[in-house]
Amino acid sequence: APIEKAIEKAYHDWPRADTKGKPFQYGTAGFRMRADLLPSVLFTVGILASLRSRKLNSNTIGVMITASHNPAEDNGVKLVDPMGEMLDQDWEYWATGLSNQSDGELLRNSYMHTANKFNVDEAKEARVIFARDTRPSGDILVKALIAGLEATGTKYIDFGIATTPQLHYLVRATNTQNQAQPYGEVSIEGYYKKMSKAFAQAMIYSTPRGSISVDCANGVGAPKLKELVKYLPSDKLRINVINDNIDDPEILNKQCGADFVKTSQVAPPNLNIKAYDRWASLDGDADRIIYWFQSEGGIFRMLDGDRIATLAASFIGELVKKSGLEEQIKLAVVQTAYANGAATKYVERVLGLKVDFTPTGVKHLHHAAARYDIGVYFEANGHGTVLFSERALKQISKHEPQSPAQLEALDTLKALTNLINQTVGDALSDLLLVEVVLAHKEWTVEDWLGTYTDMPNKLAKVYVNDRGNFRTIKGTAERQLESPPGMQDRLNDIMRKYKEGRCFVRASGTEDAVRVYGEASEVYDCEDMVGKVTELIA
Ligand code: NG1
Ligand code: ZN
Repeated sequence: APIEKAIEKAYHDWPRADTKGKPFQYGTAGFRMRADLLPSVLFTVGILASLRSRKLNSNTIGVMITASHNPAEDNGVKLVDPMGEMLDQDWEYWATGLSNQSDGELLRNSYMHTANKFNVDEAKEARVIFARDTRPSGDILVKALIAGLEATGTKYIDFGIATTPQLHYLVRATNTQNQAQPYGEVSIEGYYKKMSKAFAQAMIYSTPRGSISVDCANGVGAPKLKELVKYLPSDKLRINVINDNIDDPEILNKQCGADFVKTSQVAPPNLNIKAYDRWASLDGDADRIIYWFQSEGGIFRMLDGDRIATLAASFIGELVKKSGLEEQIKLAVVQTAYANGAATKYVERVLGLKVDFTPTGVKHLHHAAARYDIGVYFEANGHGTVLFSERALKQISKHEPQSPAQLEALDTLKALTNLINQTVGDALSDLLLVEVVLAHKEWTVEDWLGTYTDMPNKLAKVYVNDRGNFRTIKGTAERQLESPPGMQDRLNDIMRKYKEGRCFVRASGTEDAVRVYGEASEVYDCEDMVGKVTELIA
């Protein structure tokens, strides 16, 4: 039992931090908190990754060290499964268990317990790859992770600084190298090569739309987008990389980036913004993107995840039709209850596509989207992608075009299957996707915004004694409360008073608060309704 012994011994170098009785928990966003509390967690994540790899016949597991849009002093860690998906939900419990052991012997027992539970064969090789964002705390966290990997005799590769979606790409590429169709070359360069080739192909039959400015939140998206630009055809798109200072850790995500613009609904300060110029903001690990622009008089207009989903669905739907594949390939859009009602209506009535709803959280959306031939999913906050099923990919590759027009559409569709990151929402891939669609439709940002008018809406946060009291009914995509008892009836009474009023309440999965979302056809009604509901639950 050399592994158990090595774990117990290494624990002394990476003892559990004192969190004042608060347990660590692998949640929606993995482990995420103040960076100084995290080293022991990274050590145990290394141990868990080794178990997961051995359990999955030595497939390579990914570890990404990032706290995304959180402030600079935070950090976090997430595990990536072999095809580039998020860690299997059943394993979150075991990741949590390992992270909370407060001495070497307990950790050793927890390790053995987990290994037994999953019948892990220690004789098998364990393989892990990892990367981190630009946060300075990444250095020490990498050391802690490596200690866990070495104690368990795991083979590992450090990919240095990368975006979260790049690490997901690398995991899938690694595990498909021996297959007929590897996902791509196992290198960050391979990621740029695949994406830029697909982008050039997707742009062949289109009219370039000039330049876009990208606010990179002073995070990892900045150096990585600059790299990507070197591979892109410069006559097709010019990209200005803005907020690219990664040397001053304090300004990461500060008054800039996707989360800032989405939450505060204003442009980042101190930028040189011309009316109607196209802008986009990435978050701190480049898995989210929000488009925006300013109209005359500096009025801020946002094109969020709902808008990207509708744009992508409309274009891909058209391509499927124009290729002559309409009968064979069905498209659906997956949303959460936070999607604006106008976006849902637009997809159903104007695009004529099915809309499916899931609870909040990318893993739910991703799983639902994977059930369709082509599944488009985005959270309103700008995280999302488009999934092509094996079946759809086969149909697309074997289809014989019947006319030059069908050939064009089919070529563009094929290019999109390579341009769009199939593992996870990817801001760089989504950026190029949007640019392709705008170029094909010959649309300005105003044309795009003009496709439908958002319902007035409001998102409020309420601090309650125990958010655990707020539970939603399964199958309602969190739109209906089952507890506290009687609360849903009272909500219904309030909603009924407003024209097209819709309101729902759920406990946040990432913050100690309850969220209230409401929409109504008038701004005043919406404010009033959300105010009344907030009073009711506070
Ligand atoms: P919670 O805190 O569970 O509402 C938030 C976002 C989600 C998702 C996760 C993970 C809203 C309303 N909720 O979840 O969309 O992105 O964080 O980052 O924006
Ligand atoms: Zn992110």
